[in-house]
Amino acid sequence: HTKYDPKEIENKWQTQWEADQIYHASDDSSRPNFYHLVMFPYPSGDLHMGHWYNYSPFDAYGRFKRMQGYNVMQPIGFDAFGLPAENAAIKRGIQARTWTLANIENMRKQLRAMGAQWDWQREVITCLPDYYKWTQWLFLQFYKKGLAYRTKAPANWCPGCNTTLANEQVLADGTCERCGSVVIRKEIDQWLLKISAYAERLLDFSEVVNWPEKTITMQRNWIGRSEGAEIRFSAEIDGQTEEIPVFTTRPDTIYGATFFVLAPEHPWVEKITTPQQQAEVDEYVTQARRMTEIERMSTEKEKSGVFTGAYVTNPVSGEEIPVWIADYVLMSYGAGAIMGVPAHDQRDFEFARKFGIPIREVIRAEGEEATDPATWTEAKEALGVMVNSGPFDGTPGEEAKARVIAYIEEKGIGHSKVNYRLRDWLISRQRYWGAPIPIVYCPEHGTVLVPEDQLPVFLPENVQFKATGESPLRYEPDFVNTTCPVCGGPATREADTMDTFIDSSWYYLRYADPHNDTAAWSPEKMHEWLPINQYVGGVEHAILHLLYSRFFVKALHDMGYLTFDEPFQRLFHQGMVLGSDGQKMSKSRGNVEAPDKYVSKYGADTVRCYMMFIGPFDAGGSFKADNLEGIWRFLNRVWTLVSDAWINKPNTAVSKESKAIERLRHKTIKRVTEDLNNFRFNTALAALMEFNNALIKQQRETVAHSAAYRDALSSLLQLLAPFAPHITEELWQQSGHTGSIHTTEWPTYVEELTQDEAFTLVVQVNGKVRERMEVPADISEEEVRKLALANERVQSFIGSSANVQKIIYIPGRLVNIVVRN
Ligand code: ANZ
Repeated sequence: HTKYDPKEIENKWQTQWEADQIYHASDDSSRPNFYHLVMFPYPSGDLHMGHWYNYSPFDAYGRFKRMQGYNVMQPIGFDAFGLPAENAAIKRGIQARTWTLANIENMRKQLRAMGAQWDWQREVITCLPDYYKWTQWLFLQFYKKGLAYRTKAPANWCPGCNTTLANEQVLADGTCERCGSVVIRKEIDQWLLKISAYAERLLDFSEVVNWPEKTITMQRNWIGRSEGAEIRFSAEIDGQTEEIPVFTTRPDTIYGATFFVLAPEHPWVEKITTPQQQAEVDEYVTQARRMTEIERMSTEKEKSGVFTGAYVTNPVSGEEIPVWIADYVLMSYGAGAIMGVPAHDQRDFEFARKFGIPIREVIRAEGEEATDPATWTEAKEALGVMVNSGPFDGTPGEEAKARVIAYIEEKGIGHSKVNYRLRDWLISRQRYWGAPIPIVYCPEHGTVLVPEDQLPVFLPENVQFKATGESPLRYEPDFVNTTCPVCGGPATREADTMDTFIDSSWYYLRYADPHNDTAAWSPEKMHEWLPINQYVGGVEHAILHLLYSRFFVKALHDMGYLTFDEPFQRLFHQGMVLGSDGQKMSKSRGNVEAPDKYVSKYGADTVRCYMMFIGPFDAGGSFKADNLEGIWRFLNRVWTLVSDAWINKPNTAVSKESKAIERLRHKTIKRVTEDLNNFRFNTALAALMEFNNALIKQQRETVAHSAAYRDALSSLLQLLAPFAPHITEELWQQSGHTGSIHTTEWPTYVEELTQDEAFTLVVQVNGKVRERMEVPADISEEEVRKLALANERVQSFIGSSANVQKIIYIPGRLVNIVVRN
């Protein structure tokens, strides 16, 4: 036989598959469609170990589905807008577009070398006008529905990058995730999408088929639904009584409110601060603005605040309480103001302790004695019975909340309220390399939408970058200066571009209709392919990307552009591939491995299989280069076995080995099928290795092969095909099959044949056949005796067990029980 030479055969088959377009999913196949999606890569220039770890099992699953009879669509594309291209442009003076497209070209080659069944005809590149034209169109639709708006809002501002940052781009220590500068807050005009309008809908996961419970919980926490009440306190301002609301989850504690806090940015701060307190308040406000929300919310941070000199009235107890400002109260949550209940809220407790504000117990555990709050070391946050609460005394737990809410509603001083932590989605980026927001500002007509027939608003390719990284778009006269679509007069373009999370919120829709130049997609193609049957991607996207995509689909559903409500039916998060030291691969640790080197040494099939063999797909594991050898030897043994068996040995109709081989074949098909169904690629491969070893053993012991043996070899190749697509294709052809192995039907098994071999045991009593039973082939004599004696029919012939004199067993055939008459 010839030597296994992956270099030669892999290239050969990749070229052949591409020429035959066998991985293109047709829109009108008679087979059921299966949309199999993996998160698309950012075109950084190189396909790294993580991509291989992610895509190898993903592809194996897609191939398995295809062999099971599905019309599998497995597209790939590039999430091609974003900062790195722009930074490359600034640093190296190369155009962002040139840099990006060159990287894509290289990554395409690497993706091809993997031998995955990518449907290249559906490739989507988000930075090209035929894609971002529709990103802009989508923005217009959101705007028309009131779901996109512009407002002056405090933003995280990185002075280093000269751009706004989303909360998630700010690290826990308040620095920019990219450049490490301390992030400040700044008020600027921003575009936002109103995802908050979908908070309640996004909490509903009833339409997904199978998502990790953990991811659902993370999204729920991010949305952060709180049930409580809005209660209006009142204050005298310029002789007028005005009302100011707070949001509380604990209306039952209202009698314990001993102070009131406004967020430093609250518009009332100006209105109520007394002249004596003005200077101190101003200074505190300035200081608070410098901090990020994350810093302000930190529980470690010592509480700070300033008295405004003013008082408000508690509408339930009638008590007057002092108004403070403090940075632990955020303007962007609830009402931007709180009632301070130090006895039952830890933050308020710390604040009151620091500033000598009274602490009054108003909730007590059932049956507990009164204690002096001055002796407490922390707030008592648990629900309990209302005390020191006038007419409400004695009301317990949830009932207490409900009673206070009923009371304030009746008096018209508040109402029950649900609050969400989820904020609107800030999509403005003061950056160049993104989709321009299709808006024009006219001195006459204000904010005007770019008409749909004038899309796309082209992103200029030749721009002058500032060293600071500030967006060059606003200094590009040809871009900025335009005419008003309404009056034709001079107008300016919006220079902000869109957050790249927008691009990735709909790319999976475009894959279904990638070349449509009259619409973002057609309803027919959506009907054909969506929602996605299986989505695979990193857990780092558990919140934002997945939440934004769900929001897009729900909003587009409501606009009538989609008929489904959830994009991803099943979701799977792969684990992380680590360095050989068990640590995350990183340049600083020096444990980064580049896959290309191993692909050229062993071939893609070995690297793919190794990736799947590292461990359970969702657990991740360490990449140990030495262990590639084991897989390499396995594939070589498959190679030798199949080529030897087919070429060198004659064929006989039947042989003794047939039955055992047939059973092992069915058993293996069952194991591999079940493992693949459950994303257990490592154990599926282990089953194939065992199968291969058993066939090699047979091969050595026999001179001629039965049809069963040949079937076993065929099944081995077919079962291995999703893992190692090239070697199996080559051996398939060499052994005389026609057509690609990847278009064959997945082998099926007969349940009965997966059971261990059995024989019919004849049971005699005094030499007369009384019963027959199916027993495992390897049953022991002791088990045979037990089984025979326990059988009811047999017992009826024996009478009492005391009658048994002797038991004679002829292995594999019969047992004779001799009884006294
Ligand atoms: C009085 C009170 C008494 C509270 C008590 C809690 C315990 P979640 O669950 O996160 O929704 N709060 C309201 N708005 C705030 C803001 N803008 N900044 C900071 N804190 C704010 O928390 C709601 C609780 O957080 C509210 O209920 C309020 O404090 C505080 F024994 O009101 B509570």
